Amino acid sequence: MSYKFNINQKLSTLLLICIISISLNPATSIAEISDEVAYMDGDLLVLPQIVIGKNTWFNVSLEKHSDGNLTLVSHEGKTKKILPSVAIFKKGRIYINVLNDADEIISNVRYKYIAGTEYQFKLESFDTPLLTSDISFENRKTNLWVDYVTVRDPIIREKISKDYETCDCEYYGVGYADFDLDGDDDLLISTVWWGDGIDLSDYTLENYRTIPIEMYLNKGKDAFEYTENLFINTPTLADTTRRVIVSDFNNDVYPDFLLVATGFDAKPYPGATPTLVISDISGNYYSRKIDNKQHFLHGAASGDIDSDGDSDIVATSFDGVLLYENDGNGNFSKSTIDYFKDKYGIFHVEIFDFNDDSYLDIITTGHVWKTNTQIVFGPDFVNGMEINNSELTQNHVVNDIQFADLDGDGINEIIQSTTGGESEFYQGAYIEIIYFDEEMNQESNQIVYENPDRRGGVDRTSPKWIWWLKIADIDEDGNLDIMEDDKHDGTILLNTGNRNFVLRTE
Ligand SMILES: [Ca+2]
Ligand SMILES: [Ca+2]
Ligand SMILES: [Ca+2]
Ligand SMILES: [Ca+2]
Repeated sequence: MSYKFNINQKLSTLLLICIISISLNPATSIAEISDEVAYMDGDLLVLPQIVIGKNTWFNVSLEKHSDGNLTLVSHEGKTKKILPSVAIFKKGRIYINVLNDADEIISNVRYKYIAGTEYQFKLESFDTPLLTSDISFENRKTNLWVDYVTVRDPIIREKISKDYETCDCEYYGVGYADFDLDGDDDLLISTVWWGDGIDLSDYTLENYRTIPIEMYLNKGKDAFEYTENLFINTPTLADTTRRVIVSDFNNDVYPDFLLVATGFDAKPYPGATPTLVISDISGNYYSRKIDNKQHFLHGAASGDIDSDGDSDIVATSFDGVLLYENDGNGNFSKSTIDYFKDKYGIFHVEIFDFNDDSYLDIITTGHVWKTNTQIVFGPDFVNGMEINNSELTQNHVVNDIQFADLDGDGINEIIQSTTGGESEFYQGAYIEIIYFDEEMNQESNQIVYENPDRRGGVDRTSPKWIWWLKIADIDEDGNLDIMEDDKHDGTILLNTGNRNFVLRTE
């Protein structure tokens, strides 16, 4: 990409950021950036490490002149090894993955050696990455709207089905993030092993397999390219991913992923070891377990719960609600939290500043016939409130919960996707909006979509319950609309104003 194009792109991105931060959510925050990425120190550009040939050099400083050119000033020695590095020198160019310039972060920065000079370099190009919020809920927002099934590479789909003896089935685990830092959202897709997917008679612990996750780079115009190039080893094997959440857990600007996994989803429910797909500073990914114990993790969300500058994880499991506290480098210590009145029936969680007091709150939900949706308010997590479903959905499973101001009165609504509970387990698809007044008291419930006939199986050939919702202004009329995040079944509820919603199917 050319320099000029990027300046324009940067301006429009800045404008966009201004618009988003005014209209959507002032709580969006970026975690503190690791001191391992390249940074500006006054007029000095410091590379903590750079690979040159078969060596890694440390703390290489380059002076930046008024014309933008760099001159090599100093370094602090080298080692005869190739280490993970934020920069590499090859073919007369310095490539810097991430540069932290105090008020802005740029990526994929390329400087070219100026022939005939004594170690002078000229800027050739750079990108402006999409930044990753430390709140996973914020990272669900994307300008992509894709069909989870058809976005996958057909050759990879077939290969995984064949190699792992699985149907081309379920997609609960989709994460949006700019993992090549070129300014657009890419996709991480983690499918679920369900055997042949016909009647689940072959779904036994004996047959059960973990299957590889898939990374797709956004090539523009709804084209995605499958890649394994960003993995240090082979793609992570996922153990029934029920959700993927995105945050930059090690603060190196590259987005990271938690595979929220249940493990084998039938008796004896052995659980899975919670696993991150995490970056190193050179932008390569590897798997890192964050626990030495297996848990049946059905839900998780991340945010800086303890306000120390990094993104922590709250997860719902059969062993209660778990807090994984981050040390800033993506290492976690686990505790069990008991903020919640009733832990039975909790299967899903989000972290969001619901009462708009600038402290993150924790919202849990799941099997509503066992326990209502609960909100516990930060920073102390002592006080909370319960939310009531409507009569139609009071015995339902809440699959997903979203927060947005749909009617433009300055107060966030809850938007939730539900499906049948105890007697009609996971049958039918429903979308409900819950309104609140200025004192955050629950005001009313509105069912905006109900389709009890959505009873499709795991093979995705006919519509089934809705797992993830998407809130975006799809028709660009200024009102936020409600969609299924997966375009496969394509439900859209167009917001026509005054709390009216019109069903459209894509
Ligand atoms: Ca990208
Ligand atoms: Ca990272
Ligand atoms: Ca933290
Ligand atoms: Ca709050």
